[in-house]
Amino acid sequence: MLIKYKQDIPSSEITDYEVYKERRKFMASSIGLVSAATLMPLQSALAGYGGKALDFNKNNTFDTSEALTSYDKITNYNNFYEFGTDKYSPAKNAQALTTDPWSLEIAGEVEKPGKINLEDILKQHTLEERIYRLRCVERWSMVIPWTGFSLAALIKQVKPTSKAKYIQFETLNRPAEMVGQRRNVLEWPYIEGLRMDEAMHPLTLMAVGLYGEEMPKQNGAPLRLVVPWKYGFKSIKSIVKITFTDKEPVSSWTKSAPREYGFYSNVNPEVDHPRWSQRKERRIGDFLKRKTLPFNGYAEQVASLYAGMDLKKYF
Ligand SMILES: Nc1nc2c(c(=O)[nH]1)N[C@H]1C(S)=C(S)[C@@H](COP(=O)(O)O)O[C@H]1N2
Ligand SMILES: [Mo]
Repeated sequence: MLIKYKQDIPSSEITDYEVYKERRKFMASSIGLVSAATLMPLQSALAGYGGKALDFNKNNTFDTSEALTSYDKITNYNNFYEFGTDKYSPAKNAQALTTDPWSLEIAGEVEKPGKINLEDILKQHTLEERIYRLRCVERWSMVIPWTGFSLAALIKQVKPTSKAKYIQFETLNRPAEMVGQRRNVLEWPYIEGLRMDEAMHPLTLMAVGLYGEEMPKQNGAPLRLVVPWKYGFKSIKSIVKITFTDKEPVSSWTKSAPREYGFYSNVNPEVDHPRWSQRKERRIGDFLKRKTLPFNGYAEQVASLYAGMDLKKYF
């Protein structure tokens, strides 16, 4: 496992990033000394934040050199309505979720529909670490080192038919373990969707971990989407099903408030949310607000997907 990191980080932004890097180095060297038989428990014991350590390559193609948000904040300030509508409940309530065994159902316009065990998916894909910004529609943002694989690779594997124009994603529906689902604050299961070219874009990640460890439950274990140029709610958590379709999926948020949450939901400082401006955001941990960038700073990579579209209409 070779992990490389950028060195050009301003000293004011070092703390968490440096600590994390040191922990990874320490883990890599310690693991090298032990036999495969003892690797698993030791690996868990050494994982810096309490989760199982993942093996991955670093992919810094899309990296930002901005400071990482601390592990503590990423895992204690969440939106995950299945576990409560406030930011602090998911960290507590999500621990009740059983994430193993887990399977993903592939349905709709594909040549290879069916259920795949997460274990088998992971055998077929090399994990990468990618540092992405996540911008919530509620005007806060974080920088997170995700571990995952390209959604494009999974899509190619199941061979979509020519009718597949969109993908609909579905979260687990299990009120026995998801206390938030006992109230109808949203229509369950949580649904999200992407256009096929958005789903195939190299930035689009199926994430199984963060900070080098297996995904914390409050962040969407064991498998979630990360689409960094869209508002956070598009990055659906704890996915159990993906359906290939010729119709634009209707997301849970669009259903509950169509004027507020459109299908595209690209981060756009020019288009206000009906109840607030989207021009600025607070990076969690910062005191001052910063300007929100078009497509959350990923315009160079994704603006061409929307060439010719009126993004005020298709918000
Ligand atoms: N299933 C499901 N996925 C979800 C949500 C949710 O309530 N349920 N919230 C979304 C919202 S609004 C945001 S901002 C991000 C938050 O991800 P994080 O808690 O890992 O930072 O998850 C998104 N994915
Ligand atoms: Mo969000």
